[in-house]
Amino acid sequence: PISTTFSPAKHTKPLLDSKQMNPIISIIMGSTSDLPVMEKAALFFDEMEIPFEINALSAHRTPEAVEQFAKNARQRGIKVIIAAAGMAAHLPGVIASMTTLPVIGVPINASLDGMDALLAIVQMPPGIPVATVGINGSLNAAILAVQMIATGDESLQQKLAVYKDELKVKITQANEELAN
Ligand code: RP5
Repeated sequence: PISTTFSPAKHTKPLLDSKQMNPIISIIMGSTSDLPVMEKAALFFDEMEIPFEINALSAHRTPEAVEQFAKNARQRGIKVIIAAAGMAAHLPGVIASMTTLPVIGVPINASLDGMDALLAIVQMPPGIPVATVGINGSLNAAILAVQMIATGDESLQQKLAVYKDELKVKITQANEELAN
């Protein structure tokens, strides 16, 4: 059973003991102050009924815990990691350096309009890629993570197709309203 109904209040401290949910996607944030942005990703996983976990770990403040997380994620059943950080945003790259799981990086606007985090996350040296989305782009990170998982899951692929159809309908309806 999937028991990931997301409640921000429940998720303000590290939850690395959430193994009973069998999460397949892990959201890691540099700080709980990133949660207002990352909530959108969590809510999308709820909508798609994907078991996930969300934790705060910092490349600078808790480096040992980041190493432990990155080295164990695959054997815990995680398929994709979403790592979000602001300022000198080393977290996604550091995690990517210690796992063969795909890592999606979300630059958080915590200073300099998020440009510092964007450049820190996207400019990885050859060999250690981080799939970087836009500044505060947590929803796109979540959609991309689900698309990765859906490559081997036909029913999930169908759910994504419905979601994308709904986006199309929204634009079509908006156009019709403008024309009337
Ligand atoms: C980064 O520093 C975090 O990801 C956050 O975006 C930023 C500020 O963190 P706090 O000082 O609010 O904990 O590491």
